[in-house]
Parts: sequence; C-alpha cells; structure tokens
Amino acid sequence: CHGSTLKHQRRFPDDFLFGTATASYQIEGAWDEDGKGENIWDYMTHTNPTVIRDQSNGDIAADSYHNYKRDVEMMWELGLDAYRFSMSWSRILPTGMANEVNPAGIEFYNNYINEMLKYNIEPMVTLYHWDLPQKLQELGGFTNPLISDWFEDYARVVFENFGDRVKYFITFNEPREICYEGYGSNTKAPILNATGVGTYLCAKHLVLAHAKAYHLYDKEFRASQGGECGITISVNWFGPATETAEDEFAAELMRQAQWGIYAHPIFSAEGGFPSELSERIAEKSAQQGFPWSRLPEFTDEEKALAKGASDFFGVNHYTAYLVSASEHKSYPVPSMLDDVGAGSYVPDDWPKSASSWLTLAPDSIHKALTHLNTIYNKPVFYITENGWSTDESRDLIDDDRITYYRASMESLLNCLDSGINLKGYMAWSLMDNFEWMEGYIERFGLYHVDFSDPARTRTPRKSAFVYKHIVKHRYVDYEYQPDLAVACHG
Ligand code: PNW
Repeated sequence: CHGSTLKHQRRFPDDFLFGTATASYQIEGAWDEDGKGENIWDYMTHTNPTVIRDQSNGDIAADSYHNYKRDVEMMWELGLDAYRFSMSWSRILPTGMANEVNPAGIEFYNNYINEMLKYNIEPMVTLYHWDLPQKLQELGGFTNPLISDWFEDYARVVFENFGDRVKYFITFNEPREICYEGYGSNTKAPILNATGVGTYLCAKHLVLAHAKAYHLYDKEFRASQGGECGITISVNWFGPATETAEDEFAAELMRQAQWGIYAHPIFSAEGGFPSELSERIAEKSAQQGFPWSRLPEFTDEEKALAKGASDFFGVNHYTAYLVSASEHKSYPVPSMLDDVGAGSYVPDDWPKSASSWLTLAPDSIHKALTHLNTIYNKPVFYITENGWSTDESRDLIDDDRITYYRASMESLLNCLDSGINLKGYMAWSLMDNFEWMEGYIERFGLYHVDFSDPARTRTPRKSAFVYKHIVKHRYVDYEYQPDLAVACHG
C-alpha cells in the first residue's frame, strides 16, 4: 500500500488516539449465556418486538461474545491505537446489585481486554451504554435516586477487576439518549414516555451517579491505577437559523436542553443546571399547575459533588441542525421540546445518510468543540463516536461514508489548528451491529457483518481501508482509492 507523501498536508500528531467504538448490547449477543442477567433491551425486545423496525433484537447480534478474537484482529488490521467498547452491567452483576458477581462475565471482559493488549490496542471502557439490568428498571431505573449508589457499586467492581489494564473509563454513554429518549419519549428502552418529567428526573440522578463513580475512581483507584475517568455526552451542533436575537436565544435553549443539562453540572464553573433553561422550565411548570419545577434542583452539596467531576469530555458528534424560534411545531405538553419552544431543521443540500436524523453538516465537529471549549474553559476532549449509516442493501462500496469520514477529519484538524485540546477520535463503528430501534436495517460499520450467516462473517468495506490509511499516515490522502479486490492487509 503506498500513500503519496505530500509535505503540505495537515497532519494528526503521533500520539493522537485513533480508534473505533461499539457497545455491548449492539454487538455481544449471548444474551442469556453463562449467567448473564436480563437487561432492559432484552426485556423490551422480547415482550414488545414490534417496537423494533425489523422486529429483531440483540440476542445474537454480531456474536462478539464468541467472536471477540476476530474483533481484535480487525482492530489490528485497521492499525488502531484504541478501541472503545462497553461492558454489560447485567453480564457482570446479573441482578444489577453487587452482592452477586458473575465470574464468566469478568472472564469474558478479561479475555477481550487481554487480546487487545497483545496488539498494543488501548482499551477505552464505557461502563454504561444503555443496557440497564431489568431488575433495577423495575425499581424505577434512573428515576430512583438510589441509582447513583447502585452505579457506584457496579463501578467499583469494574475498576477493581479491570483498572490494572484499562486506563480510560467512561461512566455513561449519552445521557440525552438515556434520559430523553428512554424516559422522556418512546424511542429507546425503557420507552417510558413520561414527557417533560422523566427526562429531568433521570438527568439529575444520572449526573450524580456519574459524579459518585468519578470520585470513587479519583479517591480509591487513581493513585494505584493511573488512569482517567470521564463521561460521554452527545453533542450535535445546534446553530441559529438566522442571526435574530429570537433565533440565537432559541438555539441556546435548545443546546441547554439537548446536552447542557448534562454537561453544565459537570463542566461549567458555576455548576448546576443551565440557568436559562431552568428558569423556562420553572415558569412553564408553574403555568401548568405543577407545585414544583419539573426540573429538580441540586442541593449545594450535590452541585459541589458534580462540579469538575471529569478528567475529560467525551463527545459523540454526528450532525447539526438549525434552530428557529418560529418553527415551533406542536409538541406534547409538558415535554422537553415544548419547554424549549422552538423547532429545528436541516437544509436540503446537506447530504443524507440512511438515518433520518443524520446528514453531513459542514465543519460541525469544529463548531461544537469551539463552543464547548469556550463555555467550559478548555477541557481535554475525545470524540468518542462519529460515523455514517448506509442501509442494509448496500454492502462493501460506501463512498458516501468515505466522504463523511474525510469531512470529519478536516473538522478535527480545524480543532487542532485552533488549539483545542482534542486527544482522540473513535469512529462509530468497528462493524455493523444492532442499531437499536432500527434493528439491522441501518448499518454504521467499517466492517460489514453478514447477519444471515451463523458465523457472523465480517468483511471490510471500502471505508475501512480509507480509515486505515488515515490512521497509519496521519493525514487525509484524497488520491487514495482502495481497490477492494487487491486491498492490502496487515
Ligand atoms: C449513538 N442523534 O446514538 C449511540 O451511542 C450508538 O449506540 C448508536 O448506534 C449510534 O449513535 C448511531 O445511532 C445517537 O439524534 C443517537 O443525533 C441519536 C443521535 C446521535 C447518536
């Protein structure tokens, strides 16, 4: 494989961590094997299969539980520096509580991690990527304040068992998707649809759960293990549709609702929920006859616990939207979007993926990170997810995904050029997997997975070779056109 060695190319530093990301429920399968307990996705897909577009589930998924060596071989083929994956809480603690640890679960993750380390691939572990033990859901899940203690107990088991080898821990993947989609709407398990109430209860308890796990790591594990602990928040860019004060304010409220309520308590200098949105929710709650604000307050002690409780800001970034004060559609009352009171849209000329929510927006990583860098005083950033979907009918030739990844690389380089402390990038995803409500219809993989084949054979797409080339050479070579028939390995 040759790349041209253009000297004028902007380059990524050698210590920039390039990787890919996945999540336990989306890839592992083995849903009830070797002592694993039931989680909310097992429960929902088994009791309510029609909520999934193709009525599928993650019972087998990409069967990574049995194919983990092949997964690591793919990481090696791509030349990755790091791999972000999540642990299944109910595989480690079948009932969710720490009184009973499942040894087979510990062994599986030990094997996965040790296999990566053989190839010098840095494991980055997410503790929670949406698969809550069902027993804990029955006790209220993230609406029960005790979730922060249960999560801390689980985090202790993870740090104790894996922290000797894992140097990057991420507590939660995407609080917005957990709280808003799972509790405030019906687009993720546990499809509670408690609009305008569930989201905010979950937000408070999740932030505290993160903070307790962070302090546990900081006080009891950091000195001996020497790693880092952070959180990953989905931060798409929400810019104003026009430069009017109304649209600017609407965009600000939208950003606060979409990610500020999770980021502000942890990363802002003052702590707590963002003030404009808090005021708006308090006002609306009063008008609606609630005796209290639907957004629960933090006590001063809780505020202090969460403030500064992260070593880095993990950003999942996919796309952007324009926010318009006059686009206000009719939303359920109460609900988060009604609280914001504005609408968002995407210009027609932004290229479309197979996912309704995902278009290729111009330079949006750079826009989002520039904003976060300013309001949260220059944290260390990792892009922990970014990627593009094609539909199931397309297999290996994915030029639109290549266009998307190259555009992302330019946006990352713009971040580095402007002095943002961005230290790594994880592509979503290493391979096709169970895409939640979209089942196996939308595909995000650099590797194609054949879900009709019991072996779940994995085959690199064209984009895999392009990503490999970027990781190896540390710049974007637009001349490089992999020929899949003779594509290079190793
Ligand atoms: C992420 N949005 O979720 C998740 O972390 C992954 O598990 C998932 O497979 C991947 O993105 C692709 O969907 C997102 O509305 C959900 O912008 C929604 C959004 C972004 C990411």
